[in-house]
Amino acid sequence: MEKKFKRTLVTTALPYANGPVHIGHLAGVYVPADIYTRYLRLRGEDVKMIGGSDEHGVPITIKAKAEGVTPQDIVDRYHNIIKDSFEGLGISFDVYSRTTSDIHNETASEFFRHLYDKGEFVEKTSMQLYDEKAGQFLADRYVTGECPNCHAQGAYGDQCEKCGSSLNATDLINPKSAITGSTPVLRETHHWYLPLDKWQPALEKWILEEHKEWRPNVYGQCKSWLDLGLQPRAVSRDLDWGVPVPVEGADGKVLYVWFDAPIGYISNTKELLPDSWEKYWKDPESRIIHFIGKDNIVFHCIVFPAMLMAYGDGYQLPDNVPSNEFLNLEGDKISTSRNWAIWLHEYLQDFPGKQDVLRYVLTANAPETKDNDFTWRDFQARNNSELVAILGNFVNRAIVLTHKYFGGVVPVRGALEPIDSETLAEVKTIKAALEENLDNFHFREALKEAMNIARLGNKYLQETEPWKVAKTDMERTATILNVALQLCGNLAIAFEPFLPFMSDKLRGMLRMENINWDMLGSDDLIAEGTELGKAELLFDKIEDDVIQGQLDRLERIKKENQLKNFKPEPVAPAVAFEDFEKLDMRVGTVVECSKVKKSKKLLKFLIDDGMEQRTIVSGIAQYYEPEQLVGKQVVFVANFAPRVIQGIESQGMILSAVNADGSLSVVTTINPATPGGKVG
Ligand code: B3M
Ligand code: ZN
Repeated sequence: MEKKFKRTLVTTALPYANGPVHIGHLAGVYVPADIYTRYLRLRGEDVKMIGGSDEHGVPITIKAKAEGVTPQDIVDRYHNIIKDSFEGLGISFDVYSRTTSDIHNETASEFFRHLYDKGEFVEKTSMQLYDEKAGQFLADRYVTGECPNCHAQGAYGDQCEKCGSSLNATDLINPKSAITGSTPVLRETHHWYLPLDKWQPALEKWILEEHKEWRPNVYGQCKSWLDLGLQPRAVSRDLDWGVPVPVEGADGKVLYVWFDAPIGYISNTKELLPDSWEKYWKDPESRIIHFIGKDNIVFHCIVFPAMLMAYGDGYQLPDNVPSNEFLNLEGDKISTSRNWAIWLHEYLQDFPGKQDVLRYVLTANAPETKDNDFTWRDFQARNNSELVAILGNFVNRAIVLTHKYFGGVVPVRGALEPIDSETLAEVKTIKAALEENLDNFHFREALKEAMNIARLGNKYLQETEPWKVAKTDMERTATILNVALQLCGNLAIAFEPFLPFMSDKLRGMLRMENINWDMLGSDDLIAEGTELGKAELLFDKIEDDVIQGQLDRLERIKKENQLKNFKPEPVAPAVAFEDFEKLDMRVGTVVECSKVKKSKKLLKFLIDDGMEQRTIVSGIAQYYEPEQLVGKQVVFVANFAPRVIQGIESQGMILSAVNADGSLSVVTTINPATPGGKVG
């Protein structure tokens, strides 16, 4: 990387403290940011990684209301869960703070006041949505409705998650209050607006001309915003949770959460570096990189930069805003409210010591250019056939063989044969590719390159076969294992940004005290005569039952959600009793029941209907074992014309109820009924 900058500030989107973090957050923001930061640290660069919980805004107050606790209770609970789980995964923040801190309150307040004093705001009275039942104005996530752009239902008052467009609550079609469900009325209120239109030319020049290198998704979203023409945006809200608007006569008004949250990056830097924070923000030789998810692009590329330009005083704009697309889970959108997620704190409990497996899978499958899917089967396959079979296997063989033939002491390297020098030279080529990818935020590709060193190692051992050579030539065996151990040393460096726990463990075995990026590519990392630690497995196999347990959990959640969201179909139009009477429904007793061959769905019944016995075929095989049904009473329609189903003549239809998840429950009687009796 050509060194243009003296220092780097890596910021990570501040997660709302209204729930724990999940794999979507990790894949989108924290894992890539951590890889990048660790990489720069290894290069010896001056880099700081900043994070914190976003503790203001409607997501917090909605959650508090739903639980009947205070917003402070909510943020205290989740801030701690989030902070601890990040630490557990090895996300190496230099500071992880929160926006309810004093320093943030002061910083955000001062920021607003400064813009206010400079006359950067427009104060406007306007009509806003108001929930008369709740006695409160509705903005942001307090109101949902149809998106005016893509017409998706359930768009929020500040943003449509479907098309990503940023909205004003009053733009929504058919708005409904998220508090009471009622239709809001319009009521007058006044707010402060940041005239984004004023900054349009400067933003156009900065983004469209000077940052063509940004990821296409980021550049494209900015461009379509700018093409639409920027509008003034309200930066205050009528709420009682947030940073109070620091001007006279603003009782009951707080800063809009998207005004205060990005200032959190500044407050957190201040908290970390009370005396030197300014150089990270204001020195043109510093650069700021915002890692975010795609739903945050406009706030980081348009709104916050406009705030910084309005503030002046030397604030730099971000140099890049690597933003990822979304990660889905087993084919479905991840959702906090539907509990459709893998929560980090639960993963850490369920998979102790397997932090790197998650880091690996989320990077290998990172939604860098398009939405991607996390599946437990893929997780298992990547662990078993990549981490265990390629990386772990190579390292294990090199170290175990060194113990076997040389008592664990790094053997002397003799003259190199072409295969040795070619293999060692290949690491240098991989290093260049790794750097190229890391410098450009292509973490998936970078990970593949790191893995190529392990593939190279396996190929090397496969071709040199030290276990065979050892029978005749110990000197050559020594050279081969020495080379293999140098590859292991290189793996410990190349993987440090991605899999820091593995790297640590490997360095322990190899007795590598200090590492840095410049050492990568060296063929002299592990000195001859070094006594290695004992060989420990870096990864172990994940068995089917563990994966099945996770899949079962998701299946349960899916069922719960179906039940929660079940809305019975509307009742059909009224019919006359005579019409009902046309259907002859009877009770019968199941005499025999068996599966229909070659069909997953069908059961064949023999029913005692009080007259003779009749055969009925019914599509309920997924829900019952045939034996369960023998002797039970069922209700059936007796006067349908017979139908041949799979070669069997079915003489009627057994009644079942349709459940929320689409499954069927057979209708039966409570006390014994007489077979053949009419139902009516
Ligand atoms: N809390 C939104 C989110 O979690 C928001 C990010 C703030 S970054 C300054 O999507
Ligand atoms: Zn939309």
